[in-house]
Amino acid sequence: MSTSFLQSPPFLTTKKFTTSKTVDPKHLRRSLRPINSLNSPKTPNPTTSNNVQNLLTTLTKLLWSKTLPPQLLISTVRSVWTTTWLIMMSQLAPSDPTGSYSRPTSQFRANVNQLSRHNLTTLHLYVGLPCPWAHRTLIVRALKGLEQVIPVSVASPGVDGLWVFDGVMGTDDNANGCRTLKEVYKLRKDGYDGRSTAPMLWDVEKKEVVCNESYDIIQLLNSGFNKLADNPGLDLEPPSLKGRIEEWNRVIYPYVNNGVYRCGFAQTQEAYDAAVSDLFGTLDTLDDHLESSRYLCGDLLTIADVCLFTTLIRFDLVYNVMFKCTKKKIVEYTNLHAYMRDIYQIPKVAETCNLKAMMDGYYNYLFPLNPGNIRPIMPSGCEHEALFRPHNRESLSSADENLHATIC
Ligand SMILES: N[C@@H](CCC(=O)N[C@@H](CS)C(=O)NCC(=O)O)C(=O)O
Repeated sequence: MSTSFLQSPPFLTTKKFTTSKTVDPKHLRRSLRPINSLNSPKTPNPTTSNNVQNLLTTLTKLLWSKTLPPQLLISTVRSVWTTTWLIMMSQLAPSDPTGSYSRPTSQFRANVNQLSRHNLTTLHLYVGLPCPWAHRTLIVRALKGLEQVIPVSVASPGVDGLWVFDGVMGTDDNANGCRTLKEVYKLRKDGYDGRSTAPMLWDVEKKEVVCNESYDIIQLLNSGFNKLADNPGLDLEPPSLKGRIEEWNRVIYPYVNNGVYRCGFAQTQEAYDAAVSDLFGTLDTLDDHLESSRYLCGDLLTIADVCLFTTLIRFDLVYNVMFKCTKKKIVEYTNLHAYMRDIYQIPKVAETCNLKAMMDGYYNYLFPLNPGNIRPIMPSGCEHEALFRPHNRESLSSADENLHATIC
């Protein structure tokens, strides 16, 4: 068999395969509408994978040794793959006309005043462990001491892109006994056919979605359950800091939390370049700020820190590689990395971080970005033990004692 294609790869140049059958990516982006999933097929089982392998080997041998020249094979596969990839991306990760990822808005919003319509003792939280948005809610629930008040069901990413309750990375559906999160959404009085995202706060009594926007949910957990919480005194959004929290969110949400997705789901080079520049510009600013400030808003941990933390903890494990956030790793930022360790070491936070589930969730299930399903090794410095190395940030604040005293 000729190995020339390995030695000199002319087909890897920028020359495009263009026939009348090639689909125009811009057209694809405009014409395809999003469907409801960011997660994708499960790791194929070994038998299927062997069969596919055998089929591919036979096909390749047949084509290679007969008439089809390697260049044509590669260009054909490349064209088919690019088209298929754009179709998948257009549906899984909707983008604007420039190819930049635009996250669909959450359908069920809520604020603390609306909680009065619900019986607080019959609410249930649905989460998925890989998900950074769901992770926010688990952290605030733990810090406020609401574990006994708000039970949780943990969904796993499923083969068909839906959140499922199969016990692989989570639990059964303890509130409704459903097989998928989509089924839970559908139980509501008026039904539902939109994106069935996690996290989701559910009213068991009324069979209704209370909220599926993580930021709203952490605000509710922070201040709406104080009568029932073990730590009612901990306020992660004190009135005096609200303005500063919002200022940070205006930067951190688009450029960091959603910014890593804008890098990973970019469908043009320009969209990626813009996203990556926004992301690392913001990380540089944050690193400078955290040199002299214990937390984002000063001495006290706030919900702004919780939101930043759940992206930082996944950064070197996943986003750096899979979402092409490659300029730097968090471990290379002295202050950001120590800040991340500082939060990780707050009692109860580490228990909410399932590092393996984070890696499996992205590498094994986010199929369009990792079709081979190979899960990279955990980068050194990301392990639980490394995250417990001293952060030496106590001296930056005087409130440490208070924070730790109230979280028990
Ligand atoms: N804005 C939402 C985003 C939640 C979200 O996108 N969750 C993803 C998992 S990381 C999801 O459930 N995706 C499933 C889908 O889109 O169908 C929030 O912050 O709560």
